[in-house]
Amino acid sequence: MDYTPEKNGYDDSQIQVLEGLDAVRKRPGMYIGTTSIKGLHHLVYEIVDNSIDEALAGECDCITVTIHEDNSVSVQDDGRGIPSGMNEKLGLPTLEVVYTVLHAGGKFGGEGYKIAGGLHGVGASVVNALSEWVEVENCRDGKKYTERFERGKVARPFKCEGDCGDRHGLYVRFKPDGTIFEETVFEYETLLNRMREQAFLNAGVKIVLTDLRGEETVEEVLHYEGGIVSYVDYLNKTRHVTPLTNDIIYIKGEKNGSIAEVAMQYNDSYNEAIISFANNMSTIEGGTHETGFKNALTKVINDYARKKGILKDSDKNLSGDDVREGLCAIISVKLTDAQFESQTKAKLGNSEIRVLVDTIVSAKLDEYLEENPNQAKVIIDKALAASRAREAARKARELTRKNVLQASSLPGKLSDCQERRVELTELYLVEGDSAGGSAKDGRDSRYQAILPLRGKVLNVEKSRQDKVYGNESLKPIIQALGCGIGEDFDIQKLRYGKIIIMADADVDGSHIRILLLTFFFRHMRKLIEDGHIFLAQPPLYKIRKGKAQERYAFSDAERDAIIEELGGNIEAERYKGLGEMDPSQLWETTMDPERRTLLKVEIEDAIACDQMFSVLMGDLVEPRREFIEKNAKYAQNLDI
Ligand code: 28F
Repeated sequence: MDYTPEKNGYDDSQIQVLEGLDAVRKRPGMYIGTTSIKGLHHLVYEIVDNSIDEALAGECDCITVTIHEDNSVSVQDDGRGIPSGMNEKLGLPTLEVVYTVLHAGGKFGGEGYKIAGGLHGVGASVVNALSEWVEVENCRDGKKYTERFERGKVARPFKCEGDCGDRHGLYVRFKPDGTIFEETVFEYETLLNRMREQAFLNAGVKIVLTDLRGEETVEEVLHYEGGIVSYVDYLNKTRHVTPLTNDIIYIKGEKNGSIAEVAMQYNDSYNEAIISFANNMSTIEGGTHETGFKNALTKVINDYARKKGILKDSDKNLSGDDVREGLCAIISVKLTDAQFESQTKAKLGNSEIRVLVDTIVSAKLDEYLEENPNQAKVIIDKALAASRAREAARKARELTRKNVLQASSLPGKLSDCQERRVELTELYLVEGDSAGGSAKDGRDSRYQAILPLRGKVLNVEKSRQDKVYGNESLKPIIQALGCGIGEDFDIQKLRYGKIIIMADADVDGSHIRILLLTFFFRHMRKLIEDGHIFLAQPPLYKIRKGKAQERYAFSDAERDAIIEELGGNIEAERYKGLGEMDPSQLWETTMDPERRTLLKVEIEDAIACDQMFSVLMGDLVEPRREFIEKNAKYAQNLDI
């Protein structure tokens, strides 16, 4: 029987297939969130999630992800392979159904598959619709079956190629469609971070990531028998913090088919790093699993402190912030009917999960403290110190707030704008006085304000809030913005609609950007969440052809393209820094709303910065140069 609809005429199921994938190609954003580089990477996550599901079913040990020279990606697993029979209802091979019918495959209603991964299991068919081509090789019961698709349509029919010995599992190679994705060059670092995360979240699964595009093949094996316990260990190591307890607490529980896992360890930093997941997807906005964990943690620590007489009856309770200071914790839940809130689907809503996590953490954490009194003492002392420091910060804030927020209302270095309507105004935070001078002269003073930044911004990772208010480099920013920080933060008092960080495109500029974003992330997070924070993108090169033509390039690639376009005898001058641009150049390349390119900072970028920053915090005096260079893309264009 020939499977192509053409031969057998289109029946309603084939028509449904074609319409389904057309819908995906018309509105890809509905299925993968965005067609930016994030959406491109999402295609890989979707396919890998199918292999992970096979691993969760205990049927697959190794997943190989390869980036090929043509920027196609292949994913291979050693699972059971897709059933090789026909799907009765549709009269198509099961493999074809999985790759051409929306929400097909075992994830929806199918037996055996419990967990929808990716963007809630939109599955392989979406990847197929958004790829120029997809090649599938399915080894099942000793036979190898293949099929090829192009933009979702069957290009080479399903076929049995013969024996495949004792090989089993699925191999999928796909080339994302360049007419849909703005960016089709995969980022190794981004895929590496995600594969590492998936290996942590699925203990024992081995993921091999290979990049064939460079001179040398790059390969990493991600394999953690310790699962999220290894994840906590990794985070503490890469954040250069020292653990306070010698073991990582691991808690696991199940109820009605849902699984909850927690791994936690305190360290000597002042920040909390609680990262939560539902069905292997990061829930940046938290949800019921985090709430359950936080409630249980605060209750258990306070009960224990009172039980042991460390907290007297007259003492007030330790706050949630106090008990979480210096805590690194991973919360991972797996459930069949995950409900997500908020349009970004990054917040878990299932209330039964709050109960499950609260119950198991309350029981197991109390047991741990009782059985490990020395570790318990270290943890409680840390929370007590935090509570006292917070009290001191509150007093200091009362004191400094008066003089910071009331007394000298605006900082001397601020060149304010005339406009008062926030939605029209912009504040440029400019690195260095000379660039500040050019920006002040080059700007449109009706709605653009300039605040030159002096020296290095404070390392907020290492100090508590009271120091932030008093800090010479941050105080002017707090005063200029007018909306306070931390508990005092009030978005209604914000004085500018856009806050634009303008720093050089070199390592020091990257450093200033990381420091400022970490400051905003830690103390004025809502500015990022509400989309007020931007990065200015000054040109890297000025390209001149004779006297007549003068062009600007914002990247090496753009420089080469312009040189190509203009032909010979041109000179490309690399800008050392903003300071060497005269006001009109600065205006036309970086400040004129008609011509500039601003980059809006998303919350994930700030988290990446925060994570990267904490690697720096060990030795801020001489920033870890190779680290910044390696992650310069984060620091420069913050494209995660
Ligand atoms: C490279 C990406 O997609 N691996 C997959 C399987 C295994 C089964 C399956 C997949 C069940 C009935 C839909 C096999 N045997 N890697 C992958 N491995 N799909 S996708 O089943 C598909 C569903 O129709 C599988 C028994 N149960 C499930």
